[in-house]
Amino acid sequence: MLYSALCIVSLWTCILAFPLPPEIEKIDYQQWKIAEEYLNKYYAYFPEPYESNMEDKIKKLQKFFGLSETGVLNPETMEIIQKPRCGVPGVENFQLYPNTPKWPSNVVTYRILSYTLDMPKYKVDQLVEKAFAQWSEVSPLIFKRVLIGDADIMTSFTRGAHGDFNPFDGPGGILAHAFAPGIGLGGDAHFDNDEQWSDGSQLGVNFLFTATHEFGHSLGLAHSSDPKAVMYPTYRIFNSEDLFLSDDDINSIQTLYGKGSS
Ligand code: SRS
Ligand code: CA
Ligand code: ZN
Ligand code: ZN
Repeated sequence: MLYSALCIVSLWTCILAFPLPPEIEKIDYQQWKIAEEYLNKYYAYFPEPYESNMEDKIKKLQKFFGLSETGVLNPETMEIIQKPRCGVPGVENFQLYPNTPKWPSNVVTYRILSYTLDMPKYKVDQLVEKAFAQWSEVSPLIFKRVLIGDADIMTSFTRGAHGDFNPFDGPGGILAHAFAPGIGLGGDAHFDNDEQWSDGSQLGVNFLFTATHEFGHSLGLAHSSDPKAVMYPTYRIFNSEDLFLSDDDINSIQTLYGKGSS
């Protein structure tokens, strides 16, 4: 009895001595779980050194959205996690990777290694070409398709673990990923074949939008905090006819490669 009383007293002393920051007290357990899932999944493919704890991931998210880097899940941070903010017009929202990797030549080659059963092959070929055209129209880049051998950007549909330590997660969640310019896997774009892919004429994940986003990564663009940007980190449903790069996307590719002639 005396022992239990002593335990309660010492526990109470600890709580009084180390109170939780007020902002943390306001975040309930359910919100914490939402944030944890968001940060673990959403930030898993940031091509920067692996962060093992939540605090670092929260700081990274706060830096990305221009908040003070407290590492604490405060209401401002929860607001971003639960409802992304609008981009600020006239302010650069895009990010480039550390060391700004880019292709040394304006002629970049690509090869389509495998396909999905969700669309005819010719449709995938057309949409890949169209996705590259988004970037070439606003930059000096020229994309050349090769049918054999190595290419700068090797494109494939694959599922689950596929040999690059970034296994896909089944339907939903991560739709695709791509590596920044470099040798080996550098530039390669992988699309999760557990998704239902669509050319926009039926239900499913819009391949043109996703490919344009992934090729942005393949060219050296990281994520933008402007929700209108193709390089915003989450997929949005849109009409294929309406796909166009935002000013922020155009600024980002031109920062890296220049304006081009057209
Ligand atoms: S990447 N190239 N930046 C991948 C990016 C992507 O797949 N983002 C996820 C996404 O938007 N998924 C849509 C379906 C799940 C929706 C539920 C909430 N949620 C490419 C894309 C911008 C074209 C991010 C994401 C959103 C997510 C997730 C990830 C739930 C895991 C779990 C690496
Ligand atoms: Ca998936
Ligand atoms: Zn992969
Ligand atoms: Zn992305």
